Amino acid sequence: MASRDPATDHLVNYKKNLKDSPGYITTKAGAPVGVKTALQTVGRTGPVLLQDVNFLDEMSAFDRERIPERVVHAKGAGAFGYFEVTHDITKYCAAKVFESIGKRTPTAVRFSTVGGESGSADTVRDPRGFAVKFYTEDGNWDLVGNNTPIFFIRDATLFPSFIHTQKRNPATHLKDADMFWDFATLRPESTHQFLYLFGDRGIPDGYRHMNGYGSHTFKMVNAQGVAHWVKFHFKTNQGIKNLPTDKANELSASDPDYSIRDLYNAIARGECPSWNLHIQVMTMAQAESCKFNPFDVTKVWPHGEYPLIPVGKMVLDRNPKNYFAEVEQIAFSPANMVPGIEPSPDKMLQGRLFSYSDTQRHRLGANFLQIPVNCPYHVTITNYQRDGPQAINNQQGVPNYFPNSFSGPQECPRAQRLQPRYNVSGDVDRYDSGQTEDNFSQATLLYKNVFNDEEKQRVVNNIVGHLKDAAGFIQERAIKMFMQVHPDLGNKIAAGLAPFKKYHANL
Ligand code: HDE
Repeated sequence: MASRDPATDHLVNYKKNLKDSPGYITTKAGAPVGVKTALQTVGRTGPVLLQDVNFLDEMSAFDRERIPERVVHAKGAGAFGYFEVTHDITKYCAAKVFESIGKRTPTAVRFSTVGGESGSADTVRDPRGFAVKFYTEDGNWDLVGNNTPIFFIRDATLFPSFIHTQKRNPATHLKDADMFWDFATLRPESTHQFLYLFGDRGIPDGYRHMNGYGSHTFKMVNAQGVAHWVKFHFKTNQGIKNLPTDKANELSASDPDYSIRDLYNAIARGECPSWNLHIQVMTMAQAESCKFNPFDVTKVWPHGEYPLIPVGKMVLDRNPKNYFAEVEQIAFSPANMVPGIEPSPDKMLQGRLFSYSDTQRHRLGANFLQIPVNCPYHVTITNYQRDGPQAINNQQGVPNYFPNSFSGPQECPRAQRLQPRYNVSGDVDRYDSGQTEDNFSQATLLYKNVFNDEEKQRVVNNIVGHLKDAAGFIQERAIKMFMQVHPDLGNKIAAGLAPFKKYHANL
């Protein structure tokens, strides 16, 4: 018989490795179950008794098995490991996770696709989520990034609309090329990320062969209270590998769980994937005089001016023992920061600070941080919050109000020092950046200077392959948009679309 991979052999290995007897089946309340294969009935042909509490116990659990899937990033794979500091960055950051060379912090990671449902195929053209949880001595720090250094939009209020265009048409329940390209071409700040998405890196070969990026600008504060702006980059040590479009399409049918399987098997075989963490640093003064807005997530910081500084290495060496408990229920949030790491004024990051814990309270319940995989297990939680559904750690008899005279937990001076005062001013307004910011120059550099001729052609083919299904007037607007990146790109897309022009939909 052909040898099988560790994922396929999970049950065989489970049985082989079992040391104790399997034990008896129990109800949720712990009572042993005598007969598992038959209802309790009056006579051989029924009816069923309401007193069949074993059945009620089983069926009521089954009826509640599904929780809401993530509204984005619904399909994913998780793994666990550690982060080790290899280079000293304490001159930038006083966070405990970076305290000393050689220091290890346990991590949990979830990789994901973005637009599809939890049963969708892994090998679609889509960004990949790259979310990392560091269980630090100062609580959990989450770096909830993607495999792309940039994003499609720069204002959080557009996010629900943007996501709707990637999901299903509310009438037809089908993906809709008009929705997708209509929005994309009305919001030209998305051009840079669309070039990336329709390029080779738009379909990574599994989750091990891609980089991860914090994407936003963050603030680091050192022990003296001095702040710098930073970006985070995880560089894969497996090498970048992408899937050609036709191979990816084929895998969508033959192995829709390709990326989950690949990650699980690699770790089970001991081929533990790793990434080196780097930062880019910008001083406050550099940010003041920067040619572009350093808090605009549709832009990269040029590496020539802001070189990568090595920080450490992340290794994934443990598969989840139970997918639902440890991966479906894991909850990441950019708002999970620790002393020494703060947000920047990036409007997308600011919007995200609200959204994640909000959706998690809906998806997992009010006390989702008490689920073991989300617990900041290096810290004892001491605060003035109590009760709520499934309150497991309810802090016993500790005072539940502050200030108090009865030795309740106190404010932390170190956390205070690491949040130095800063100044902001400006006129309150709603500033729509769609037409007022530079939307094209970095997309032009990517197309002209980074893509070689074959890559350029593949970007054209991939865009045409998708845009061909949009209405004619939207195709025209897209051609104009890509013209602004480079006439060569606009012309090639126009030529590619010629056979598919659909002028019937001129509004
Ligand atoms: Fe997310 N995003 N996002 N996102 N995101 C979620 O949180 C959101 C954005 C990212 O494996 C949700 O718990 C808003 C950028 C990852 O569990 C939700 C905005 C980047 C994951 C949410 C963004 C990301 C999510 C859905 C714009 C890369 C999966 C379920 C302001 C830097 C995490 C959840 C996991 C998940 C909101 C934009 C990455 C709804 C409002 C930019 C990797 O809260």
